[in-house]
Amino acid sequence: MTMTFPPGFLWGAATAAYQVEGAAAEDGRTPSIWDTFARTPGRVLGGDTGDTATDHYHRRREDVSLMAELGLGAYRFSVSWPRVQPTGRGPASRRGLDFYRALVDDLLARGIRPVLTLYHWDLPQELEDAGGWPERETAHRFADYAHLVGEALGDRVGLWTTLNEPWCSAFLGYASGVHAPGRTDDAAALRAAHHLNLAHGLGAQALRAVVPAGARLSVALNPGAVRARTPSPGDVDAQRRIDALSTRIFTEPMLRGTYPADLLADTAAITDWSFVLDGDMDVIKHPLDALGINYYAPSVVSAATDNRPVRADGHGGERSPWPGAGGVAFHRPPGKQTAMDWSVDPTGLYDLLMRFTREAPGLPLIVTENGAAYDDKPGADGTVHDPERIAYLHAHLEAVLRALTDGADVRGYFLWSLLDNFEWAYGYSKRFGAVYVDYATQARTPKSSAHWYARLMRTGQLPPR
Ligand code: IFM
Repeated sequence: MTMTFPPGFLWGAATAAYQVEGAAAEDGRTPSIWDTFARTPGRVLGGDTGDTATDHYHRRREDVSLMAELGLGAYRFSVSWPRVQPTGRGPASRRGLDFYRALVDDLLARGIRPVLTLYHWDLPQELEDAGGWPERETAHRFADYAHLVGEALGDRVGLWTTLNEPWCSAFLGYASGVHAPGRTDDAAALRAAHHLNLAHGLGAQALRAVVPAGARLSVALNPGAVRARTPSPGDVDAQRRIDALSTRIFTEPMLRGTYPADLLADTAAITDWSFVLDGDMDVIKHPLDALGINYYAPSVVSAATDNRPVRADGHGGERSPWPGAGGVAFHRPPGKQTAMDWSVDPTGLYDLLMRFTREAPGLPLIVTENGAAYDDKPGADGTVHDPERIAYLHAHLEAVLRALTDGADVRGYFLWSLLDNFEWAYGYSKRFGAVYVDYATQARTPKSSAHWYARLMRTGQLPPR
């Protein structure tokens, strides 16, 4: 197997607005659902919030210089909706858009391609107060927001992503409630999933109308690499149910314009899906130029007699994020785990790349997120050694090469994350960055993985292990 990535392969790193920007109340930005959630006692570990985060809003130039020094070919970032359209409606905030204009200009000046995600979980609080994603209106508001950002940056951004991981928005946000807005209503979560799909389609239409013809549109999903614990019919059926709720609920509408029949049957006691209106599926099936795949770890499931909201990592809280899945148990796979308690298993990434090569022939794939959290600490000399992260990245990039060899059209890879940052309900306790952030001083120190990744980006050559 070749250890060399194809010429033109896009190398990058990713972040998201609420996780890195800070400046939560500056220049007209209003609260998003994550500001509200993080300020609610007990929701985020240690009471952490994104108020300051990694202060990227003020350290933009320094961070872009760091990216250039590392040799990033592309930077995947998200736009904060409440920063550019503070009420979620109406005209754009000039000051909000100016930040992203400056960021994109700085990136282009250093030869780094901007890859822009419109929605990475920070819904303006006003839209949640009006009902949030369970309301159809939110999808229309998203299309207006997409239009505003497309109009402002369409001339300079070549690759656009509508939504990041809509599964998390719908099911962690509205079913288990471990993410903002913290609601626990299964019917609302299924409505949210449909309205996120609709927002994707309407947003793609709105972008297409304003960005140049050459701009590429994508979505970043976190499809499940779900395995049955045993080949028994019960475990295989558990796998099918979780696959429907984690993956096919988004990919079937987006790629084929239908909801899977088994999903509708599994959830029939919760909803009749009458919120799906005539014409919605055609909108959702808007042509894509690339499919973004975010991958961290596989899940192992079995049939269970109760509906335990087990982690390991079915991402449960007090309640399960799997409406209609019935009794499914999640199991910790054997082998190494990261600091998230997620298993290290690159075969899940290979399987997903091959699955979408089969299911979406001709659609280019991009690994839009992949990475691992470890308990990194600076040594006495101030350097940060993270050999476990290098091993994780190496193994997953080997899986990408294997998929390329086997015919997958993988166009790029984005390490999650450029910087240590606010890891949602875990606050700052989990470090995913290739660059260490000292939150007391905001000093950035590239970890050994950053140097390793820089060499890889420069040579396109995966070194032997
Ligand atoms: O930090 C998140 C990111 O925001 C979305 N994908 C998974 C990452 C790690 O949990």
